[in-house]
Parts: sequence; structure tokens; C-alpha cells
Amino acid sequence: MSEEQGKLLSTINSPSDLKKIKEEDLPKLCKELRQFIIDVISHNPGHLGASLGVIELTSALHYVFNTPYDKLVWDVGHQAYPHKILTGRKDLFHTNRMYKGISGFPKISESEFDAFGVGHSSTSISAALGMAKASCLKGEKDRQHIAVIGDGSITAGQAFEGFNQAGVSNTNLLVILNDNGIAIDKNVGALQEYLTDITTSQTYNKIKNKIWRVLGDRTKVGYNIRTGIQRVENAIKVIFIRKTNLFDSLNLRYFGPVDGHDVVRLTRILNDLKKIRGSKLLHVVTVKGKGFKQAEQDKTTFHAPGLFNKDTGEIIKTPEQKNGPPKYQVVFGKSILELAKQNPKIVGVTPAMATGCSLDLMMKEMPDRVFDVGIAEQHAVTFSGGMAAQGLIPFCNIYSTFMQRAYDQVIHDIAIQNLNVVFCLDRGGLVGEDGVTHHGTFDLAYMRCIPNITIAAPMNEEELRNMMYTAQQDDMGPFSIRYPRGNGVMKEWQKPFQALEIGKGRMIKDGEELAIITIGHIGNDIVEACEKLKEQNINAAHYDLRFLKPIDEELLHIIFKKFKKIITVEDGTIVGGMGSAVIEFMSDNNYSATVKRMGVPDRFVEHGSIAELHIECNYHVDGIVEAAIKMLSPNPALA
Ligand SMILES: Cc1ncc(C[n+]2csc(CCOP(=O)(O)OP(=O)(O)O)c2C)c(N)n1
Repeated sequence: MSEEQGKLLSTINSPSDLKKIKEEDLPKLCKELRQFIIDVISHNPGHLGASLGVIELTSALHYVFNTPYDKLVWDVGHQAYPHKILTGRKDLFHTNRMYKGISGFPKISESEFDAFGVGHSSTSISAALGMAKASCLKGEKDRQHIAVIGDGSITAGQAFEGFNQAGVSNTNLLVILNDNGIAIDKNVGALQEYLTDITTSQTYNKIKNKIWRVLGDRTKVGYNIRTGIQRVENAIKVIFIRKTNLFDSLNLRYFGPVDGHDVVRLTRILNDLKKIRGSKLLHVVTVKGKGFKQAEQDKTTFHAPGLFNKDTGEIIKTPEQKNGPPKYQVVFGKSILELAKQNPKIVGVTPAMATGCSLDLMMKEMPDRVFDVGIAEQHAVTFSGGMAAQGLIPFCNIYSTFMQRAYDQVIHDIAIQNLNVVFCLDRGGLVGEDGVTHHGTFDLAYMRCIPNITIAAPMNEEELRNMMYTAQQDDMGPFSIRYPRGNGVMKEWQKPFQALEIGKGRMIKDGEELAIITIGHIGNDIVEACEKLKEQNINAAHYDLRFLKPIDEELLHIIFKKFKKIITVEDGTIVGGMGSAVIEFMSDNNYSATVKRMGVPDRFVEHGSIAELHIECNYHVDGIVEAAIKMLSPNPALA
């Protein structure tokens, strides 16, 4: 962006600078902000469409409200780039999502303007309501609390749990519904249809617009007039919309819908709403990707497009993306379609991640057998349970990190009843730039303690396919398959399916001095580590467990009988994961050996590339080699 183009933006380092700008200059500032984000994200990838859609809303919010005293909570937080830039992080924005750079999501520890940390959706109403209650208790009556939530995120149960309490809480809460009609894929469900009803009812909107015009001149409008207007609006809504207003019924005063790209009008409306006490909802209509043609046209791709040409919008693929082996996600998507063609019992379930997990491939060919249930992980699991209880075999694909939401459902609805649901835990392990809220580091540990469940993790694409094939056989009970984000290791992966023996691991390489035990894709690094160890005259054995539950006890007996030095490596927490299982086995069977667990340490890991994070956590090839050398050294302290 040239100096002239970024003139207004360059004067802003905080919301107090923003407030110095004349109201009529706000559209120009928004234009500059939009270009700045496009420039940076085109070469340092991140989330794009959502941020472009809330530029006017963000500018208006910081223009009107007294942040950080007033509390502004973003839902998910993938749309918070304009917020970050306007609240003192413009000069750091080029480090967005990079190792040691700023986070791609709001984070309490990063800025006083980030009122609440996010990454997983649908928490903003609960958090802002909690803050509003705290303000009541502390006697801070003037403090405002704002939650900004998208039409996708509002479909989750937690949002309604928040509404349920907000409707009977006399607190200063403003929920802003940022309605762009899309989540990552097209938003689905009855609520979405309801919102479309409100935004497209022409008769309602014509009359409503007249009312808002009166509201527009805030100097003339006092509290009573606004209350009166609201009453008239409610009456209109009841007459012209096929249902009573949902939010009003929940005791939240509903305002809108309003154009989310008219920044000046937004500031006026927000100023008015500021004076209305109690719980209220402003319905703002925006366009995801606003102002960047390609992002407006292909909203799903430009949700998080990777590298792109900022002039043409062309997506730029890295050599690895162009020529490397396929992503595990593609292998999953193609394999489930293949299996579903053979087995009519198979159905697919996704909570709003159809494209991300590649269930969209099956959806296109078999729309009746794939269910996108919206951002509703808990529902996705129990809904799968219902279908399994009726003899179907649901493949319920949920990212490892989001499955944390549905833990009780996995235990209570699936495992206790021993139902045949196949959980496909995508993005298992460290995921890289999305960072601490998104790493899939807990699933091996949290699944392992659940009875009845089979837990598998493929080392490569072929194994993923075979695990999927094995899981869809009759009477398999709950079955969890976790695999990582990104590219696999095999170019020739589309081999015929083969059933695996449940609970059977395998020896990848025999050895003498020590054994390295792995589970999942991290095993591929050990192949290289063993070669490096050979250069040091160390002949390490390598075993891939394949199944964490049931664990291959026969294989473990063989290992513990032969080796006194063992390293376990997993792409997940070392607390309660595969390494812990190996140590439990050792103790239960009275073996004695030195076992070193390698994996994600007992702390939260921030963002960066996966390679950088593996180095930080020390379970990269060289770290493993070093650990092995140290373990074999006669005096480990000197090694
Ligand atoms: C619990 C949870 N499930 C899934 C996701 C993945 N996710 C990130 S953004 C997003 C779409 C959100 O849609 P919406 O709230 O409408 O915001 P928009 O991107 O359209 O601005 C999804 C599904 C998540 N962050 N959290």
C-alpha cells in the first residue's frame, strides 16, 4: 500500500487515535484497512474473508465504545484482524500467526483490548454475559459488554445457553449478530432460514427502514421514542414474518437488520444502542470477503486461502502442495466415498467442516447420506449415535480439537452403549499456525481412558484407508481414527482396501541397542532418525503400534523382553498418551526399563509452523537422535 493510500491508517495506533477521525472519513479509513489486510494476508497466509466482512463493524465499534474499558468479545476470533490492527498491533501484523509473532486469534495475554481468548466458536455470549454480571456485582454500571458472533457460530448450543441466561439477566449486554449467511461452507439449518426470512422480507424491511431513518438522527431520539419504535417494530415483525421474532421471544431486544458496510450509519446506531440498557441484539448483515472480488465470489476458498495474488486473486500453491503426496483429508474424502458405494450403511456427519475434512466429496455424489449439522459437535456425536442405534455406520468426522466439545457425548451416548460410530479425528497433533486453541494434542489421552473404544492412528495414507475399511465392518463398536493435518507420505496410496487385525502393531525395523515406539504419522520421522543413528553406530529398532487401544500387548512383551532402553514418540501430549500407556504396561507386567516419553510437553504450545513447533517440543528427528544418544551414553549427564 502506498503512503498516500495508507494515510489515515498510519495515524492510528489505538482506538483513541481512531476517535480523532471525522465521521465522514471513516469510509476512507475502512478502505485503507481493507487493502492493508489483503496486502499482508496475500503473502503471510491467514483467515481473510471473515475479517474483510467486519471492517466497517470493527471500526464503528472502536469509534463508539470506550474499549478496553468497555468489553468487546469476538466469537471464534478469526475475524479479529481489523480489531488487532486498530488496537495497537498494526506494526506487528506482518508477524500474524508466525512463530513468536502475534496470534491469529484474540488472546488476553496479547493485548488489553482482547477481552477474552477465543479460537473455538460460540463462547462469546457466555463470556460477555459473565463480564456483564461481574460489572453489576462490582457496581460498574457504565461499562458496556459486546459479543460479536456470526450466523454460523450462533447455531451452537452454547450460544443458546448464553441467550437463555441473558434473557433473564438485567445486564448491559449487546450481542451483535454478524450475519453473512455462510460459515466456512454455506450455513445450514432452520435458524439460518429464519435469519434469511428476516433479511429478505421486503415488506418488513421497507417499513423498518423508515423507522430506522427516524432513529438515524440520534440527537432527536430519546429513550422513550426508541422504546416506542421498538414496540412498533415488534408488531411489524409479528405481522410480516412468519414467526414471532426469536430473539425478542428470548427477552433480548432485537434491532435490525442493518447494513454492516455502512460505517457511518453503524456508528450512529451503536451510539443509540449504547443508551439502551439491558440485553439486546443487533442484527448486522455483511458480505464475507467484502471488497475483494474473488473472496466475495468464492467465500469457502477465501475463508483461509493460503498464499494468493493480491491483484488477481489467483491462489498460489507451494511446490509441496503442487507436487507432494495428497493430504490425509483428500485420502479420507475419497476413501469414504469409495466405501460408501460398497456399504449402504455408511453415512457421513460433519459439524460445519465439510470442505475442511473433504466430506464435501461424498456430499456431492450422495447428498442424502452426508449431514452437515452446523457448528454443533455435541449434536453431531449424539446424532451419529442415533443413526448407529438404528443399524447405520456413521463416520463422524470432527477435528481433534473440536471433539473436546463433545467428550461427554462420546462417553455417555456412544461408548457406554457400545454403538458402531466411527470417529474420524482430523487435525490430530500439532496443527501449526492456528496455534494453541487448535492443536489436536489431547485426543489420544482423552480417548484412551474410555472403555469399549478402539483407538487407531495411521502412519500413512494406505493405513488410513485400511483403518477406515476395518472400522466399517459390522459390530466394531466405537472406533476412533486420528490423523494429522496436511500432506501424507505416499504418492501411490489408492491400493485395494485390506482389513487390519484390531490391536495389532508392527515392527518397522529391528535393532539392538534401543527401541523407539511410535503411533501415527510421526513414525515417518523415525525412519530418518534410525538412519542418522546408524551413522553413530547405533542400531535402533522401530515399532509402530497402530492401535493405542487395545494396545498390542504381545508386541510390548517382545519389546520389553529385548530392550532396556525405550523411547516413545507421539504427536500429542505425553500426559496420559501412548507413552503413558507403555509405562503402565511395563509396571503392570513387572518389567524394568528406562522409558523416555517424547511428544507435546505438559504445557500449552503456541503458534508457528509445525516444523518449528516440533523443534520447540523436541520431538523432531534431531531431537529424537540426541535423546537416543544420551540414553545410551554411559554417563547421560555428560552426553
Ligand atoms: C467449536 C468450533 N467448531 C468449528 C470451528 C471451525 N470454524 C472456524 S470459523 C467457522 C465458521 C464460523 O462461521 P460464522 O460464525 O458465520 O463466521 P464467518 O466466518 O462467516 O464470519 C468454523 C466452523 C470452530 N472454530 N470452533
